[in-house]
This record gives sequence, structure tokens and C-alpha cells, in this order.
Amino acid sequence: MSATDRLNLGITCFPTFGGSGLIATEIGLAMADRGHRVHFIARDLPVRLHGTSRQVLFHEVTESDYPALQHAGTYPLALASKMIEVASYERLDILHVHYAVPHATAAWMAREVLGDKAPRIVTTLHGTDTTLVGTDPSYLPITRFSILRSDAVTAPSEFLRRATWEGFGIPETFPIEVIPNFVDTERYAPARDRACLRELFPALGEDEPVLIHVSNFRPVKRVGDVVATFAEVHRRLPCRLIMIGDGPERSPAERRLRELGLEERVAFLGKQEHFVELLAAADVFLLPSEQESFGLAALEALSCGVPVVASDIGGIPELIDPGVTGYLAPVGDVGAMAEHVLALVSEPARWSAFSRRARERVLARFRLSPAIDRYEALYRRLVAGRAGR
Ligand code: GMT
Repeated sequence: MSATDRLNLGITCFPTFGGSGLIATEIGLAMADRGHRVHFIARDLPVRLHGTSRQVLFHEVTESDYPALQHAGTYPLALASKMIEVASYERLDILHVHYAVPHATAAWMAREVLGDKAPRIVTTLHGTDTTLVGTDPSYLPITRFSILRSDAVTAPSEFLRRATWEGFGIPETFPIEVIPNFVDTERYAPARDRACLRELFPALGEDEPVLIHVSNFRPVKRVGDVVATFAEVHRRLPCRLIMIGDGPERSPAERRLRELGLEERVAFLGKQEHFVELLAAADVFLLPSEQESFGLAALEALSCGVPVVASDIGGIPELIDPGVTGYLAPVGDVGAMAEHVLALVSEPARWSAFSRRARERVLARFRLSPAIDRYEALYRRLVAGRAGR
């Protein structure tokens, strides 16, 4: 790539295990692979960002520990200051912020300071920044303003685009580009190796189904419904459950499983970075969330050929074709979810058809490279000044 084609890209995200940080990291790494120079600006090294290079650099946002500021929530100021510094030293063309609160606002502040030399701001909404936090009255006016002042706004699903227009009272003429989330289909690929499952469950029966759930164990994930669905399936057909991730709902889930006497049949693995082997070996992925703008964890399962049983909410119907790649049930209907799991695991031919179609649909609609093409095209349009507002 010639020096004139190369973009200087800033990316801000939460560095934790959430889907927004993972998508932001994958975009940055893919852009660097294409020859662009990428600067991550965040509180910590994002989870999947291993090491840096001349093409991928990390800028840590540090806050003052001055006692009077302890509860003042000064992170957005420290972030905006770091954005100003990196944008001017590194001549950023684009500042791509993931999750509107508070990142879009920090980006707007930085742009106000930088004036004509400011990079173009792309805000990617991810879900709870619109459906939960951003529309909380404590943050609504400033988040709405920051979204409107971005040079481009993207969302991973039609659902989230509409929820943003409606939740913030933004006219539908305001462009929000839907760029569906994506998955690395080479890394997340089918591989039915039950040996890794036997390491977790040494007495695992030959045909005993294994269910899996991956999340941040927040109330929105309805982890209690994962437990209840598993317990109902297990009552009718002995099975196992793998729980990956951590958060406030983990302890209640562990307690409930002990009350039910099922603790030996469940493996809680906590936060894990490398779990694709287990995911690909499992039989059904459970995602009974209250809300989900997209459901990245479910996409990773589908990519491995693992059918999903999920709630019929948010952006999930854009990801899962009911009766084709998985099943959907009303939020909280654990009876229906258990029936769906049983329908999948008790008929190997049906399971295989779901598995094959899940992989096919992912390859057709959610591959990494076409999504990166769309982000790159968006950046170029903004830099060329054609699509700026
Ligand atoms: O809820 C999570 O899993 C974390 C959250 C985040 O901000 O990282 O996920 C949101 O963004 C993901 C990536 O776009 C989406 O796949 C999730 O559906 C979305 N979560 C919700 O809408 C609850």
C-alpha cells in the first residue's frame, strides 16, 4: 500500500471481554493487516490485542489519583486528552469509537479542541449503550448529542438502528449504517473433538449432550434461565453444561445448581480467552438474554456449526433463522427453550442439518473480510470528505 493510501486510524473501546471490545480489536488488527497504522486508545490493553508492532500501537489512558477526583468520574476527560494527544502527534485520519458512552462524547470533546486538524469520528453503537445506559436519563442528552455529532454512525443490526432512532428521538433521516458483526470463520470452525469435553467431564457418556453458555454473566443475560433450561433438559435426558465467563450472576447460578444437586454436571470456567475447542465440541449454545443487539457469542457458536437456542428479542432474529440454524423462544420461556434443546439433541440427523446450515449461513453472511471492506470503505469516504456530515 502506498503512503498516501495508508490511513492512520485511532480505535477506542472497552478493553474487557465484552463483544464491543472484541469487534473493535478485530477491526483494528484487520486494518493493520491491510497496511493501515492503528492506534488503540483505551484504559488497558484490549483482551485480544496481543503485543503491539509498528503497525499496531497501544496508548494507555491514565487518570489522576488526586483524592478530590476519586468519585468525579473523570475518565472521559482523561480519554479526551489522550485522544487529542494521539490525534495530533500521529495525525489520525479517523477516530473510531466503540460503545457510545462515554467514548463518543470524549471523541466529540477531542474534536472541539483539535478544530480543523481533528480526525473524522466514527461511532459504532453496540447495544446497551443505546438500549440501557445511553437512554438512561442521567446520560441521554449528552449521548444523543454525541451520536448526532459523529461523522458516521454504525450499528450491528437493523434492530439497534431502529432502537437508536426511537430511544434517542432521532429522526430516521439521520444515517446509521448497519454493518453486521462478523467472525473469523477460520478460527471459529467446526471441530467435533469430544476429548476436550472429557477433560472437563471424565465420565461423559458417548452420546451425552453438552450445552454451553458464554457471557459476561450480567442480569441482562438471564443466567438463571440457562440453569433452569439445563435442569429441565437434564431431567429428561442426562446432559452437561459448560459456563464460560464471569460476572454478578455467576454466584447465584452456582448456588442454584448446588440446590438442584447438579453441580457435578456443570463446569464453570470463568473468563477464558481460548475456548473455541470447547465451543466447537458442544452440542447446543444457550443464549436466553433479556436483550441482545446482536449476540456475538452466538455467532461464534454458529460459525463452529453449533446450533443456538436463544430468546426471540433484539437483533437475534437477524442472526438465527428459527427452525434452520437454531430455535427462538419468548424471553423467560425456559420450558420452550428446553423443548428446543431436546428437539436438537435427541435426533442426530436433525442436529447435523442445523449444524451444516449454521456454518453455511455464517460463511454467506458474517465473514470477517466483507465487513472489514465496509469499514474501510466508510473510512475512505469520510477522509475523502464525501460522506461527512
Ligand atoms: O452484552 C454483552 O455481551 C456485552 C456488550 C458489549 O458492549 O460489549 O455486547 C453488546 O455488543 C456486542 C457486540 O456488538 C453484541 O453482540 C451484544 O449483543 C451487545 N449486548 C447487548 O445488546 C446486551
